[in-house]
Amino acid sequence: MGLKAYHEEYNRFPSEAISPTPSQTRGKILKTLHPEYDAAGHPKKIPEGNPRGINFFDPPAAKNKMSGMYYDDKNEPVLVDPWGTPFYFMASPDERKEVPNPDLQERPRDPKVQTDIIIYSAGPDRNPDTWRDNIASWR
Ligand SMILES: [Ca+2]
Repeated sequence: MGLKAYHEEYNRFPSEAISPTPSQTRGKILKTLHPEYDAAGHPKKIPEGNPRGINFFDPPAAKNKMSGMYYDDKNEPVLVDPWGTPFYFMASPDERKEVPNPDLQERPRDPKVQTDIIIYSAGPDRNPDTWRDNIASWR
């Protein structure tokens, strides 16, 4: 979703990604990574966390509010999985490249995921806490 490209450009992750708990792919983070452009190709508004106004990813448009990005009733962008639920993501807060493992069943064994960024889907049951059907970037 453009977080690695963002890191390459700014040498850090957006503040929304640095959180002790997973964040959802909606609202400000999407505006930061994917600014809206006017017809002339200029950003309509320079995002606070993206002062160069770079477009870091082009999400597919959602169909029936599934598998892509759409704007909700409050005109906030939402990026959803094939079952219509926003993805969850979390970035490493420092150079150690480890992220707290959100999988409660795995946590006693592997409390940390050794990577710089994780993203996961709640799966067909749309519940992020049930891991048997969740789809995780790190395995
Ligand atoms: Ca689930």
